[in-house]
Amino acid sequence: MAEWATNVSIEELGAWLEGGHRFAVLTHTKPDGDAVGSTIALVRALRVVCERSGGDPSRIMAHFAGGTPRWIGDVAFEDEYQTANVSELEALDPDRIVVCDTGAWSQLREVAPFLEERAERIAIVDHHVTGDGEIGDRRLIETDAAAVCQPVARLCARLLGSTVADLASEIAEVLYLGIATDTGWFRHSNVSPSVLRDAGELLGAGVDHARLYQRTEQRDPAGRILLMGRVLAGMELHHGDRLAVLRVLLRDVHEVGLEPGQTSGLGDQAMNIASVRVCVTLTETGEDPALTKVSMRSKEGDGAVDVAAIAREVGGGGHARAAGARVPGEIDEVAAGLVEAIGRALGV
Ligand SMILES: [Mn+2]
Repeated sequence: MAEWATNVSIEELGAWLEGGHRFAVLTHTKPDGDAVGSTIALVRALRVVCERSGGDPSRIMAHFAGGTPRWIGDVAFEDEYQTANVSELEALDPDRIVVCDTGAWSQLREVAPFLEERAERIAIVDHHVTGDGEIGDRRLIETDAAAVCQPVARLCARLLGSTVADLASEIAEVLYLGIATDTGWFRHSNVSPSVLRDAGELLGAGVDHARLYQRTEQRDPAGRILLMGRVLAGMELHHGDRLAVLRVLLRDVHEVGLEPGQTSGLGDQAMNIASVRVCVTLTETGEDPALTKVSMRSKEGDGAVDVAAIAREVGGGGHARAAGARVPGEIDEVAAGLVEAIGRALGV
């Protein structure tokens, strides 16, 4: 079993990428801001490198599985990404494959048949504390980074022979988006000096913070706010009001006119309650046999609960303060198991 740890430097990874001829940039299913930001930034940097060496940059793309965020058209051009397709990837036959923002088979299900048996052509760039190291022979894993866009910013700078502060604004913008979204726009406990330094350098490279925030965050359909009302009305508090449990029911999602997948981020509201240390959001998937999506958040501080450890118990993973899983079972049954496990972690 390959160790889940860094075994290449930014410099080595840059040199390896420069030696490539055909590229594919991948990320986890249902890419978020950090996944889109890191992959699109890398596509843009690799295209510049390719053009300089007389190659055809148009074939360098990000391959996304599981759908794209609704703001994708505001941050990436249509010719920069495509829906991940195993046979098309095989036909492309890339000799340099980069997987950003994950290194876990569970997050790469759609592309697993393509990735299997190609470890020597794969580099993983990630910031999660767990992953399946055997996926790629080259691994750059910075668990201290709040967003994978932080090491990817330095990789882009290395590829372009510049500094992060001197990156072209279209590369800086998507990297900034990744850092902003993975820190909840600089509100979460993972905000650190390096986050603000990197974000500051990217702003200096020409990122328009207000435009980006409006285009990506302030664009909810009314149904999302209506759904939030329903989900919060059904909130349960357990263990002396330290655990909040939210349920996103398919019936409610449909009645407010949303699509499943437009329901993320509801837990932030419950985390605003002073007594709450942990919030669990459970989402019905409608899959048969029943499968419940679980998203957990925990607050920093004395006796902080490691939700990644709880997620691992049920086959998921993530970070100590933000983790998730997809758990077989009906929503109430999954909720009961987690209420108990989190109770133990809270010392109840
Ligand atoms: Mn990330």
